[in-house]
Amino acid sequence: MEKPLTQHIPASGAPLHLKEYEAVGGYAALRKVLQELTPAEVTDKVKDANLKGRGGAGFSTGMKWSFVPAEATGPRYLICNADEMEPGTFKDRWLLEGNPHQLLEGMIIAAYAIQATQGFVFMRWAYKEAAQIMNQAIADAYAAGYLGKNILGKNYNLEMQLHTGVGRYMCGEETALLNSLEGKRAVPRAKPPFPQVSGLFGKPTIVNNVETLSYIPHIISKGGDWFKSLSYTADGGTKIYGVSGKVNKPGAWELPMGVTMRELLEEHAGGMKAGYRFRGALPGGASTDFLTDVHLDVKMDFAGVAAAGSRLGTGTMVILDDRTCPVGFVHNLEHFFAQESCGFCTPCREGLPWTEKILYALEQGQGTYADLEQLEMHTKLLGPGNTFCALAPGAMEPLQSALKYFREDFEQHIKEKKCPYADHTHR
Ligand code: L3W
Repeated sequence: MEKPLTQHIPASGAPLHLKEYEAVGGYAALRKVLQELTPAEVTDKVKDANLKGRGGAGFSTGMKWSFVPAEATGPRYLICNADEMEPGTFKDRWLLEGNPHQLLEGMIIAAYAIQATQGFVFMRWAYKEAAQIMNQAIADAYAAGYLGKNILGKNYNLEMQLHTGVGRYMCGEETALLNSLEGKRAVPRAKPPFPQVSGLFGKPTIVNNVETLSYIPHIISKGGDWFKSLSYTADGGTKIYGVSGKVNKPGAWELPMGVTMRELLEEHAGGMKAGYRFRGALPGGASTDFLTDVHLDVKMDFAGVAAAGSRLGTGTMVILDDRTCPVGFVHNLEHFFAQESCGFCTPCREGLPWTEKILYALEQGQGTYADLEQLEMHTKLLGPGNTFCALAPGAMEPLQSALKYFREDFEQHIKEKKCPYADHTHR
């Protein structure tokens, strides 16, 4: 099958500059939108494409845009969530560094659809190179008349600004991001009201992920049916998948939505490195449940991964091999989540460091069977419905599934009073 690529990323990895982007059809979709389509027609096209948010949650993008109240007065905002901090996830960085204008074009179209007059790219602090590339792209887009007053001679104005956060995972959650952008502490807000109604400075705001917005110009140019046809399954389009761990070719690739875990691992990531066996994978970053070798034929779309007991999340698999201690692996993740808790709600603030401490003791061979019961209890107390946002429930996903699939490893640490793996230090 011919590769159904939508994303224009130079093989060199060097950013596609404005002239190069225009040469492959860049900004033609924006021209079409401003000349031919009303804001509502743009939203309808995105709805027709069945584009689901690629930040991890999979919410319908067109539907999200349609929630902005038509009668709202005053400013509206469009924000690109480029705060990519999900462990094992590097797909947005690839897009930011490879094709900043594709993202900007998607943002300008999205902003037009909701009639926003100000856009922000909220970027992870550590993405220094991406920030430099994006600032240059914004300046070039202003100079070419794609941003600013009367864009392409039409009666539409949009200002655009890059904002770099201070490097907190919490800012990936859209309402914590909004607080941060307002100069407040990055804690989540209660939802509802959703940002579409009351977001930045209390005004209607759409927050979309980098990958989500990067599809928009292609959907406008070629249509929703074309986008849907690229997929192997009912979830439309393509997806940027990634694989990391002890594989021959870790990386990120744009592929039809619904490729199997096996195809990703064996064909694209080149299989496991010599001397390592596949034991399991987190399908979409650290805040997803482990799947194991019985799941290798699972189709990697939102429904397929959910049916197998996990979540597609960011679609970037983190592989667990047979020479790495699963207890140490999970301890490392819980160390990250405990560090990144914003501290706003008690179960998350207190429960995550406690979870980390128990896992550390277990990994050191100082754990007991009562600790396993305690961990099981934590997976429920920190689970959905008991915390203010999705951070702690997400953190419980790798733990609960590790206790299910790798329980004998936990018990072996208790029985032998030591870690049975040579490679057991993960911090
Ligand atoms: C209107 C409703 N809008 C939902 C909108 C909402 C948001 C989007 C998703 O977390 C997940 C999390 C991480 N009326 C609505 C509605 N919306 N219901 O839809 O909302 P939600 O609440 O399902 O998810 P979330 O809290 O935004 C996102 C997971 O993604 N994740 C994390 C990825 C991290 C990054 C990163 O590094 N930046 O991407 C990975 O799996 O665990 O479950 O816009 O407004 N009734």
